[in-house]
Amino acid sequence: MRFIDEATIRVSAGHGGPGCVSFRRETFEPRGGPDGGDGGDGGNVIFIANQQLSTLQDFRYKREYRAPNGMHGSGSNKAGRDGENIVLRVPLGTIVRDAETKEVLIDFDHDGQEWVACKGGRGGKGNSHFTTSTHQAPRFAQPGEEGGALNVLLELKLLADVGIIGFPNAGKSTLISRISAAKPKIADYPFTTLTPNLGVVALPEGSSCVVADVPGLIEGAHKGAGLGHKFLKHIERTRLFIHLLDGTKILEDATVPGEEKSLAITGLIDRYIAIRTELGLFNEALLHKPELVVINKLDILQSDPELVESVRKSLRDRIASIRGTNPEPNEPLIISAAAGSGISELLFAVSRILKEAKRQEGGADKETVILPDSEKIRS
Ligand SMILES: Nc1nc2c(ncn2[C@@H]2O[C@H](COP(=O)(O)OP(=O)(O)OP(=O)(O)O)[C@@H](O)[C@H]2O)c(=O)[nH]1
Ligand SMILES: [Mg+2]
Repeated sequence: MRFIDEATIRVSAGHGGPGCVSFRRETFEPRGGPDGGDGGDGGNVIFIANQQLSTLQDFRYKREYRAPNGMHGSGSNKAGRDGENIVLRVPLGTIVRDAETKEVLIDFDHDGQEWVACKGGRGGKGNSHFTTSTHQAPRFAQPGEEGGALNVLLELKLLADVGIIGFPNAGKSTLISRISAAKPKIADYPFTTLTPNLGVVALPEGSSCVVADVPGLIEGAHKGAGLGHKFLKHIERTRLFIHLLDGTKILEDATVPGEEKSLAITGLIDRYIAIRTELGLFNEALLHKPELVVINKLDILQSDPELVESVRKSLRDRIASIRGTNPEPNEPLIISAAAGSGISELLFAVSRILKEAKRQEGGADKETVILPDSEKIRS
């Protein structure tokens, strides 16, 4: 079980550009004085904490960050250009350690906090700085200083953005194992999951989020039935619930002799209400959190698309009235966590809802981890 996200990266600042050795050469001034310009400073590597980010995912793809060097100075006292800084955005809560000594270098505890990890080397001075009364034509200039470099270990205690809730056996663990690298135990009996699992999920459009799979809830959980409420605190601070319903219930209900097909959702609705009741008993606020209802195990329903569609329609209306909010587009989504169908549509919906939730929290367009500038500099 991993609750800590980690990445080891190397960051290096740019070297200072060398100063220039040059002399003024003009038509009527054959022995003009020195005019070598200074080299530019190397770019710094700067970390900034960003509340909108929740994982270190991007740092696993790219592990080396190098700020550009300062440019050479040139004649006519022209200074070389400074190397641009590179800015690495890390989630709020990230701890940066020296990768070798493990010493904590910084603990980002407020949004927008900045830290210069490596300072760029200073540009060398051009020869025009070195004239003295006895030495009018210095033929030397300073080289640029080297930029600092560091191997750092980034650590982040993961906080889930999305909680998968539902009855035991709904396929919550199967779903998290499908969309993330988490490898929870999956089995055909209730309460397979005994403690929460967290997984980092790559979303469409390049962002990522943390999803939590918590032990199944059952009616009476608030009185200690099943695993009780013990784990709900892990998902109290999430931005979205995926409320997973076991689609096999539909078939069970649809095949009860004498039952109308329209009654096939009774079992699902009962369970949906039971879970929401437990959530509300734990903390009323959880009932007002954004929620996406998802029916799992589509594969076993595939033979009857008509039934699936009628279930979707009638469930859509019931969800809206029970929850008291408009359903999301296409809600309830219908997926097969085991076969992988409907997953990309689900991730699109998750991405959209999270984006909206973050927009409401403020600072919506701080999505990327690395500023475009740094990409530009790298190439
Ligand atoms: N046919 C089918 N079976 C599935 C699907 N998803 C999960 N299952 C099966 O359903 C059973 C329960 O899956 P889990 O992922 O362990 O369910 P869970 O919700 O995590 O269960 P608990 O941890 O006990 O709360 C397993 O036998 C899975 O193989 C699916 O899309 N289709
Ligand atoms: Mg499970």
